[in-house]
Amino acid sequence: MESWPSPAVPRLADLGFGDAAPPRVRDTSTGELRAVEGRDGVVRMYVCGITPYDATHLGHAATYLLFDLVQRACLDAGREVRYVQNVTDIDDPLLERAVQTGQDWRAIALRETALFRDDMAALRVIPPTEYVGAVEAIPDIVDIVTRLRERGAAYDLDGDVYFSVASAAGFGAVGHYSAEVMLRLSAERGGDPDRPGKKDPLDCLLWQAAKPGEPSWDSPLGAGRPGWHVECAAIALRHLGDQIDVNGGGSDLVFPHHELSAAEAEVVTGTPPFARAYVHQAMVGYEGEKMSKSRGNLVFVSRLRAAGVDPMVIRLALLAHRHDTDWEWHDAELDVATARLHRWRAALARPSGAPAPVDDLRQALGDGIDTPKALDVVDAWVATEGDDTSAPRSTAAAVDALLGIV
Ligand code: 5CA
Ligand code: ZN
Repeated sequence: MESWPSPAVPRLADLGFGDAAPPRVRDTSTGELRAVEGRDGVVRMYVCGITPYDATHLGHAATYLLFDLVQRACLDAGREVRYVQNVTDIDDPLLERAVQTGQDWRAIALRETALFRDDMAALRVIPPTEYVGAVEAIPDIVDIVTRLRERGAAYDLDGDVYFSVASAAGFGAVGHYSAEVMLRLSAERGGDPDRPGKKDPLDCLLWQAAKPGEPSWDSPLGAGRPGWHVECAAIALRHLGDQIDVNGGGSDLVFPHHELSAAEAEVVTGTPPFARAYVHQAMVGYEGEKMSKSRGNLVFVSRLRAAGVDPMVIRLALLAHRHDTDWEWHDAELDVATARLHRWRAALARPSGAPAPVDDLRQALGDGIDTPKALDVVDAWVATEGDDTSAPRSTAAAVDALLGIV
């Protein structure tokens, strides 16, 4: 799939600051900070993309911004970043929306994906190296399901194909949830724990047999469509290889999605762990609940933009929150971010300033992508006068390179 245009990203090393240390990110599977070193100078990152049945809200934007910052910190450390993101352009929510609105599911997916691209470009989010739709990945998905079958990790149930969690030694290692919590989350998040005939209630669909009135694809598995978790396992393995550095998404994906896609990938490759770090954006709420398409309590990026809000204000407002703690959006945050952006822009246009706070910025971001701390660092620089004539230019480059704010 086509992605979106990349913003220019200055290299601080070219301005005489050298390379930063690789950033440390919070790994959900251990709770610890882990350095993103990559291999042979390359960091491999897979982030779960949108299901395009509605527009991008601020929760989505917070998620893609987090991984944009991870990518910027890795680039600043002199690494190449191979970044893959999917689009779940065939799944139940899309088909349900198509029935509700009388529109073709493909038309909905195309329209909402185009809007997402525009939002990401406006927010200066670095695009993925590969942007891959589930539909275009069907041959890869069929291949992975076939390999899981060959390894005895899949079984048939009335024409559908299921993944057997018992086949994966590492199952449970991403989220470390109790059996009871896994059952509850599975039921809430697209699973079918109560379906009779399954070997384990947590086993998940790999391939769903064609149903009347639903789209399907011919394959050696029979006509059907892919399950959700295997979509991300297949796309990541195909484009990034057997082991990746960062697997990311919102915290609502820890279980079952990341748990099961990792389990499936590990059974296929035989070389756990699938990802060296599982990194999550905590949930953004609004009016007392998680912001979600199904609840309808949404603040859309596109609507704010249409109302004339500077995308850099939206970006700065989102960066004011830690990624590892749930938080709630309040409309007044736009005013706070607007005032901050004006202060920053005025200070960056001064003829001189205090020495550029590049080390402090790098440290804040390298220490678990602590964006509120990074904003504090810039605020402190803005509030200080100085006679270093190169400082405004260097600080502007650092704010652009590391925070994506211009
Ligand atoms: N297509 C799947 C992933 S393979 C999916 O979850 N799509 S989504 O459109 O529902 O969400 C897109 C991304 O935004 C996911 O990473 C999800 O975890 C994240 N996300 C969704 N709602 C929120 C929220 N309220 N706060 C933060 N992140 C969110
Ligand atoms: Zn995914």
